[in-house]
Order: sequence, then C-alpha cells, then structure tokens
Amino acid sequence: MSTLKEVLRKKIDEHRPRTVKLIKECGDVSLGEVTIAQAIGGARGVKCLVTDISYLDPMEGIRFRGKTIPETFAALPKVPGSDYPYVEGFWYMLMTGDVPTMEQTLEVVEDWKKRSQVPEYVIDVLRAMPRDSHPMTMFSTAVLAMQRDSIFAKNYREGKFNKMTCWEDMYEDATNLMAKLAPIAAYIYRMKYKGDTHIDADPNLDMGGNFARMMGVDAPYDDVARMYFILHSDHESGNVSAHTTHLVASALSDAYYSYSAGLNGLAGPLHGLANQEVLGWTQDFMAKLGGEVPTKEQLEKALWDTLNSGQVIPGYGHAVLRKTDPRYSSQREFCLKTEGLKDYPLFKLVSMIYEVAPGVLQEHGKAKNPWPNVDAQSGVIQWYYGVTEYDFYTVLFGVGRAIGCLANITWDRALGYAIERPKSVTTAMLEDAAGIK
Ligand code: NMX
Ligand code: MLT
Repeated sequence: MSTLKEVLRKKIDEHRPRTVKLIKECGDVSLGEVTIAQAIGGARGVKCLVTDISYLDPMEGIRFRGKTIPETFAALPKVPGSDYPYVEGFWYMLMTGDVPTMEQTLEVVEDWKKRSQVPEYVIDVLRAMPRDSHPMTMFSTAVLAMQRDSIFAKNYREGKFNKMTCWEDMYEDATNLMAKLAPIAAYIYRMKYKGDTHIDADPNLDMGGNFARMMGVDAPYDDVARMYFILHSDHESGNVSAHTTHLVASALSDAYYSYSAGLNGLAGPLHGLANQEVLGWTQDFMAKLGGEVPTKEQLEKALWDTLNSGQVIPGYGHAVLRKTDPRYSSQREFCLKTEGLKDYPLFKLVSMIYEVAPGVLQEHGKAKNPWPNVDAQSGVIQWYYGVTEYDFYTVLFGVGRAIGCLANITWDRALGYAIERPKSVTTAMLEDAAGIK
C-alpha cells in the first residue's frame, strides 16, 4: 500500500470519533437560522456543509488545509529547476492534511504515472463526438464514460459494500481518475485545435511537465500548469462544482458519476466558464478598438455598456469573497515577475480593468463584491503562452478542480456522510411564515 493511502487511513481512523461525537452528543447545537432570502437566494451563507480540506474567509480568501496560497507554494516540494511545486505533492496535502516529503511526493508521481493511460474506448468516445462540441462537454463525457471501470461500483454490485472500508474504493477511483484527467484534457485540446496531432507523455516528467508537453507548449508553461491546477483546486464546499460532486456522491454514486456532474456545473457562465467569458469580453473590446489598449474612459464606457445591457462583468464579484481573490493576486504576481508578460498589452488591459471595474461596480450598486475573482486573470496567461482557444479554459479549471472535489468525496465516504436531502417548502408556506397572507 502507498504511503499516501497508509497515512490517509491513519488520519481517517483518528478523525472518525470526532464526527461521531459531534452527531451523537452535540447534534442539536444550532449553526444559525435560515431566512426567506436565503431559501430563495441560493442558500447564500447557510452553514450546512462540512469539509476540512479548505476554508474560504470572505476577507482573506482561501486556505488549503490551513495554509494560504503563498504558504502552500512555499511548503510543498518543488519540481527541480521549477518555481512551483508538484501537483502530486499538493494532492497528498489535500488528502491527508500533511505536507509530504520529497520522497512521499515522488511516490505519488510514480503512482499517477502507472494509472495515467487513457483507455482506448475513451478516445473512441471523444472521436465520435462532433468536433464542434464544447470541450467541457467532451471532458465531462470522457469522465462519465470511464464509469465502467469504477472499482467502487463493481464492488457494490458484487455485494462487497462495507461502510467502514468503502472509502478505499473511492480513493482508488479518485486516484485513477485524477491521473487521467490531464492527458484527456491535452488530447481534447490537440484533437480540436491542433490538427488532431498528439504528443506522448514522457515517463521522466511530473504531471505538470507532462501536461505542458502533451499540450505542445514550451516551458515555463509547465510551471503555469502547476500553478493553475493548484490555484483552482478547491474553494471550500459550497461552490457549484464541489457541491454538485458532493451531492451526487452522497447517493453512493462513484467518483466518475460524481465528478462528471461537478464538471457540468463548472461549465456554467456564472461559475468556471467565466474565465472563457473574460477573454471573450476583453478580446471583443480590443478588436473594436483596432487592437489598441484603450484609455480608462473608453474602458469605463465599455463596462457601463455591459452592465446597461443587463450582463454581468465576467471575472468580477463573488458569492463569499469580499475582497480581491488571492488566486487573482497570485496569478497577477506571476505576470508581474515574468519578462514579456508584464508588458503584454492584454495584461495591461486586464490590469486597467482592475483599476476601473471595482469603481464602476460600486457605483452600479448591485454586486456585493466589486473585486476580481480568479477568472479575471487566468485567461491572459494562457493567451500569452499561445493557448488562445478560450473555449478550452474551463477544461483547465476542471483538471485543477478535480484535486479538491475528489479529495472531498474520498473523505465524505470515509466519514459516512449521509445522502444529501434538504427540505423544500412552497411559496405559500413562505408567505405564511412571513405573515403576508
Ligand atoms: N457584474 C454585474 N453584476 C453583478 C456582478 C458582476 N460581476 N456580480 C454580481 N452582480 C449582481 C448580481 O447579478 C445580482 O444582481 P440581481 O440582484 O439583479 O440578481 C447582484 O449583483 C447581487 O449579486 P451578489 O450577491 O453580489 O452575487 P452572487 O453571490 O449572487 O453571485 C457571482 C456571485 C460570482 C455569480 C456574481 O458575482 C457574478 O455573476 N459574477 C460574474 C461572473 C463570474 O465572474 N463568475 C465566476 C465566479 C468565480 N468562479 O470561478 O466560479
Ligand atoms: C470557485 O472557485 O469555486 C469560485 O470562486 C466560486 C465559489 O467559490 O463560489
């Protein structure tokens, strides 16, 4: 058994009594009431999910297993010659809560390599889809197709379900899936946009390095990939992709069913598709100006035009955050320290939007958070390194988001979380409760 799985088993055994005690002895303790606005308005702020993998503070932003983004990057073992850590080491950290040693990290690197071969039938499924299908549709379909290989589903079918040990099957499925996602994403990219020519993985490279290679993009795109996947991994449990994955898994659906569903949520324009929308918006705007970087006045007018036509400013606002997303800041720092990128016209425009949009949104007076989120900054980096097909950007998000979602559903199984089933009420009941009928 791998060190990661061994450590995870120990952590699960230690954790279980805490959950059992909370339910048995403190189950009646209230975490707050639910208002009508929350019931109608997307359950905003209702505390009814539990995760220890990440926590989102509205002012500070995300912490992965208690660590801020800079602390995470500083703590994890780095790929030799690279500024960013192994994604595989980050997986170890999200799963167990421990920072792995280099040796433990390299064990995961080897484990993922062994599991990374994409089945031929998945390639067949992808190739059978119309080439103009959205890459997120292809990505989600590929994940769903692999459900036939689920170890959890097979053992369940054969009557081998055991509440105490079933997390192990989830862990195996999650790891098998995780190891294949980057190669599948790169395959979709090259099939759709690069004349259907493909590049084999190099057994000497880590996940980030191989992703860059299979995409056909030179260094430092390997570091961009590592940074991107880690930054997009998890954002506590209430966001649409994580919540959907958890919800579907709560019916004892396996990792493939669950994460395919999570990806379908990620594909929505208010969630992960916003990174594609940002680039579309920015590019259209620059095209109208003949490719020139606009003045602040021109930009302000374009932002108002967008708002006045009833659209949202993509990449701005957030359901929980009330300040600039540290994932935005982290990518901005990457741009500022990268020669060429820091003077790149598109980056200048993105920076100008950062100066102008919060004021416009504040004056508009609707968005509770006028500051940028992760999606406002990610596309420009991809564009700079030649990945200009912005339909593909949410797939990149989806590769990263899997790290958090799959770690979460492994723990869901381990802690025996119940099938999710909140209660609904009718509009008349709300009116009764409000005394307006
Ligand atoms: N531009 C214009 N209006 C906005 C924006 C924005 N960027 N953000 C929020 N609003 C509006 C929102 O549509 C709502 O209007 P109405 O009352 O007419 O329904 C009002 O402000 C209040 O919304 P909030 O409570 O501030 O935001 P909410 O929690 O409902 O939604 C988002 C959060 C992220 C969905 C929202 O801010 C948004 O649509 N942003 C643009 C899309 C985006 O960047 N999504 C990516 C989020 C990050 N991710 O990767 O998933
Ligand atoms: C995310 O990363 O999931 C987004 O920022 C949306 C969210 O947290 O609600």
